[in-house]
Amino acid sequence: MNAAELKNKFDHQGFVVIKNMIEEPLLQDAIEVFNEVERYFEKSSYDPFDDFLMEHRTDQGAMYDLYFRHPEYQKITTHPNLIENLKAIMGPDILLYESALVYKPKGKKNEVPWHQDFMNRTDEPEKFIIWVALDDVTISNGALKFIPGSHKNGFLPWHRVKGETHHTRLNLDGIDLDNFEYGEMKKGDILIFHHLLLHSSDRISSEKPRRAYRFSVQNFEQVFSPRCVPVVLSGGNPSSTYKNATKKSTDKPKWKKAINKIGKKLAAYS
Ligand SMILES: O=C(O)CCC(=O)C(=O)O
Ligand SMILES: [Fe+2]
Repeated sequence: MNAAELKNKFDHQGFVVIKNMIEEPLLQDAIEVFNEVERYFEKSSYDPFDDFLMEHRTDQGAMYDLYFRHPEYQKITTHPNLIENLKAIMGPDILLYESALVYKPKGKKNEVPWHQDFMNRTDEPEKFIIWVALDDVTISNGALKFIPGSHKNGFLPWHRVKGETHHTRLNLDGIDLDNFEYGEMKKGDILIFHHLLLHSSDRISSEKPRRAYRFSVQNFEQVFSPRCVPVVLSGGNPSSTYKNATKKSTDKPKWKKAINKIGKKLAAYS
């Protein structure tokens, strides 16, 4: 599939699967890190990164911010072929938004209800999610289910259910959920999907693990990351991107910026 075909397919369906993207040694390293993290947090709750990063939730099948914690995951995130494919879909300027590893912890309520990613962040630019299969993913161990084309309906209404793992819930009344597809994948395949694509997964009691590394990206329309700092994965040429780049409300107040500017000028002259 060439770049134009890829983009066409993505725009039409809201997702594409690209086979055989991540090489076996990179997958193995990623799995080893997963095992180490799981072993460590079984015995300890001390996390030296907790001032900066999200706490892992092994009870909920989520390890967060792996890009910032583990170079093994940086290698996957910046995989040149992967970035080339992303560029074909979203253009040359790509910011990392967040990264996590999602899996199905055994013996838990591990189903994921129908949702759109970031469905309550309606004031933010669109995101693209890259979902990397670290294991073979089948219906029986927890393949994603999604509804092709559903990203075209925009943000859908949602409500909150207190005390639930997945507390932000889509209002399902009137939504046609019959025409879903399962995303079965081989390890090393990647799925790229639009954040507004409706997706879910079933409750699973399989012995076979289903681990997926997912990270999300956006363009420079808004230079912002919910954690740490925005990381540029591609592009970022000031003359073509900065004039279109707005900032989110984490912006310092104008007076603070003015003082900073004056301070810098004074420092330059001294
Ligand atoms: O882990 C799952 O089955 C669901 C994951 C999901 O919704 C996502 O990665 O956006
Ligand atoms: Fe999701």
